[in-house]
Amino acid sequence: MALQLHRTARFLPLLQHRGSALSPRRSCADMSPGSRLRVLLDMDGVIADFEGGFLKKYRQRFPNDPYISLEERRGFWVSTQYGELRGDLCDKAISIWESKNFFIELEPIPGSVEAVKEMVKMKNTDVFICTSPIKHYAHCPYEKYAWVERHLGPDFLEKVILTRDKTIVSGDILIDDKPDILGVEPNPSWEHVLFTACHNKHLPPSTTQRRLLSWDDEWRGILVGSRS
Ligand code: UMP
Ligand code: MG
Repeated sequence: MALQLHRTARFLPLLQHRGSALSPRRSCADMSPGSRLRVLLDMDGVIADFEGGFLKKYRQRFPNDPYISLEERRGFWVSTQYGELRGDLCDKAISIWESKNFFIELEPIPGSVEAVKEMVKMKNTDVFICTSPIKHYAHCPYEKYAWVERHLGPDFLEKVILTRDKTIVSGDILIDDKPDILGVEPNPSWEHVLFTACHNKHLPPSTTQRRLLSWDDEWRGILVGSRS
């Protein structure tokens, strides 16, 4: 019962917020002292450049096959769009991110490493990386940890959450480029802020979902608006 009350109380401000898309839920002045903001950061498409890394390696490996420029990308699933372009390209696309060194060699999204390093130093803020590994596990989980160590430092390894279902992870805010984040929990505790990526930038603006356009955008303001 206590747990249920707590969960409802946590979720109510989110519901209220979702009604008024761009106005902060609470101002800094309302912040109760001692309350902490838990930020979940997606990795691929938010701090690591999955799409850019994919296209580069796909074109190197399959120079004679058609490709989809980042401008032309539509829909979250790269493999689906390549499969629509030509049936055999779905498996060719998958073979790229299943290869050794794909994930470790991804470039950081511009400004992401600097933003994360600043975010972890902010008062009353806990930052975690919440990322979905591919099911072909030979390289991806190891390389995701190695990427975090390389770009954010060994201390950040404490903050890595690998999960295929982000709805069961509790947090106040999830910054993620995937438009629909679904799982077994119908009412996740976090507010999903959509991070703009080549595949989602053409989606119509939402009145109920905040967007972060890039790491040059007002991410600090997004966090202020999430404190409760
Ligand atoms: N991914 C696929 N197929 C695609 C595109 C991406 O399996 O067509 C994988 C790569 C990443 C994961 O491991 O999905 C995306 O994870 P998140 O960024 O949602 O955590
Ligand atoms: Mg992502």
